[in-house]
Amino acid sequence: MDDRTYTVDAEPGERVTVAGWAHEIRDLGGIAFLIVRDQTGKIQVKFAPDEMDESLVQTGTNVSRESVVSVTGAVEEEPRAPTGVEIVPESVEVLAPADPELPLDPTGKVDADLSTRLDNRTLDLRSGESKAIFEIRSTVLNAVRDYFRSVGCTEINTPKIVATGTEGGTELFPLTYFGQEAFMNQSPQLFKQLMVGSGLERVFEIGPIFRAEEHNTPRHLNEATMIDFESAFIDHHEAMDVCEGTLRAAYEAVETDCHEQLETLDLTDSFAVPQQSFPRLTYEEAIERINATGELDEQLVWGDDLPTEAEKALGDDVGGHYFITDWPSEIKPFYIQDYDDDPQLSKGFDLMHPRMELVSGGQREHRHDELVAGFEQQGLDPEAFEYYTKMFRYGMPPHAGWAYGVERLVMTMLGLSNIREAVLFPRDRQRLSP
Ligand code: ATP
Ligand code: AMO
Repeated sequence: MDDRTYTVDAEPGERVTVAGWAHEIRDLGGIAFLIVRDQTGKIQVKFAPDEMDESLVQTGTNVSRESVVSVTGAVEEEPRAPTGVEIVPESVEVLAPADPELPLDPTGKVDADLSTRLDNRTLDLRSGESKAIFEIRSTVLNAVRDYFRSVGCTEINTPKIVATGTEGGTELFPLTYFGQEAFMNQSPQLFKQLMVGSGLERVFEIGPIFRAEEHNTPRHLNEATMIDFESAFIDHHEAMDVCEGTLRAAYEAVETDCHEQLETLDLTDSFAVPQQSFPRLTYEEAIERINATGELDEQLVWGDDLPTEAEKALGDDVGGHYFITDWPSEIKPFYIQDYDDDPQLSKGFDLMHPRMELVSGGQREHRHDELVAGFEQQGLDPEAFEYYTKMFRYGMPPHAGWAYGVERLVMTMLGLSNIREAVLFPRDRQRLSP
């Protein structure tokens, strides 16, 4: 495709062309250096005015920082060079000069605030920590896909423009669809369930979801990427096994393939693949444990949703990932199955990181009449969901599944303080471009 040599591959004794960005220019009077940076690293280019054509030295040393350059020359060993080699150039071409006034410093020597970085993602991702985060995110998604394939899943894509919402607690973004009311989809929930009743049986999707969350927090986005899993003929415990397996596969891939990135992020010593099986606490055990910490002003009672302080108190107490199972039916959506012998109790679960919720999932209600009754109990009109409920009349197997928010997975894995660090171009209440 391109015949340049990556800086990391430039070996002494070779004649190479490298191309990249003018990272730094150091003029020491008698000698000057241009550091060229590409995706793989950096290399020093030496300009010795006494020994070289003047116009070559002028081009190489007057280039503004962050201009795109292409340099051809001989690679020589040089112990004083940062990487132990340098290029003695025979030609230097400026492919795209950069404005000398940069909105942020890609070398990272001058700190920029998050907002400036998000406004200038291209520059922000030229080197350093931000780039490492997105390389790790890519490794995570790759590992998750491989894991799903290893457990027999088919990858699917479902519509993002839809007629109904599914996740009660969060608002929808409305839009007009040829004169008809429509919404941006909050979750592939109903579509992935329809697929387990098809010949596909076990599916996953990695795609965007849209939620008109009013609150502006470090862990909510208005557009996020979700990893959804759904399988026929499994129960919620087996779904939790797959959920745990996915997380471990993602951590293992990062541990194996992202040494450099972890080093850049200063995480080499602290990064660890979770080894133990995650504890599975029932909701009832969870609220008892939270109350016992004494961290909350008011004790929780059965039926309460867990406020952020409660999640935090329990997270500190458990000290690692854990599941909360058997939630009160009332605070779980209509598609989650309840226990037949205790309809107040549902087969829904959450996977928690000590800092926040990572996953929701559960055993689904696959029996048509029970499903429709559940709609009515939650004040929803079953007619609006006819396209979905209808298929439950034609042989819908027992099934279960769950969904991760990718950004939360990356955020908790790398200890990022703001979820926006894990999205290239975040959508929040203030941010619609870039
Ligand atoms: P040379 O004989 O290689 O040109 P020098 O010491 O005579 O070396 P100076 O112009 O005096 O060249 O060097 C200025 C500074 O640059 C010195 O601190 C020297 O150590 C450093 N330096 C020289 N060449 C290199 C190189 N190829 N890579 C990194 N640093 C260098
Ligand atoms: P839930 O609404 O809990 O479940 O979402 C699943 C996971 O997606 C992530 N997430 C978000 N991340 C960032 N910003 C947001 N606004 C946001 N909303 C959700 C979280 C959350 O745990 N259909 C069910 C899943 C299922 O049962 O299969 C659902 O959407 O990490």
